[in-house]
Amino acid sequence: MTRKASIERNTKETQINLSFTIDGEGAAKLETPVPFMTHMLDLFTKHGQFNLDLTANGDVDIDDHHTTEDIGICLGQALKDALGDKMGIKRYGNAFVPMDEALAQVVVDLSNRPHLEIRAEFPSQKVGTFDTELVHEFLWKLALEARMNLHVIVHYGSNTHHIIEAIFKALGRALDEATTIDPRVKGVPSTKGML
Ligand SMILES: [Mn+2]
Repeated sequence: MTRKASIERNTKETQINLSFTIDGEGAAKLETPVPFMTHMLDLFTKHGQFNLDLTANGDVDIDDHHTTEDIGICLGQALKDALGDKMGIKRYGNAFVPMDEALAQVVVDLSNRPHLEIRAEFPSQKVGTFDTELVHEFLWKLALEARMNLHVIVHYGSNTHHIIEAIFKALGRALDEATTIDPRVKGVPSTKGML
């Protein structure tokens, strides 16, 4: 069984069509008007061994905020839908990823309890034309809609592009681990009997 889900979301601000496969090959087909996010989602997909098909349009004449935020919403919803009843998953994932001088750690719990903790400083407010504060916006909406507990820690780093890239790679790897089916897990991995 391949775990996947599709989301279509149309508002006056953005139009998003997204298909996400947990059990993928790292293949991304991305069309977005936010090149830096395209780059980040490409490596998230690659390092998570997911597949991601995404077509996004949005009011980037204002700024990248709505489009980045709404991609996070749709990806979170697709992740939640694709996980289904969460039978047999590992549930937790932890990944450290270095990118040259930067080291990021991402820890996730697919707990059905949305939470974001982020310990990261971005030395630059912009990477290219992208506002780096939108990383927080994206991660929070992703965590909220996927109903996961997401902790992002940047241990150190000086280049903002490297720092954010390390975060997205670690996010992919942590989610890959958390979504993996462990044959030893019977039912859902919770003493409550549900997630
Ligand atoms: Mn890069």
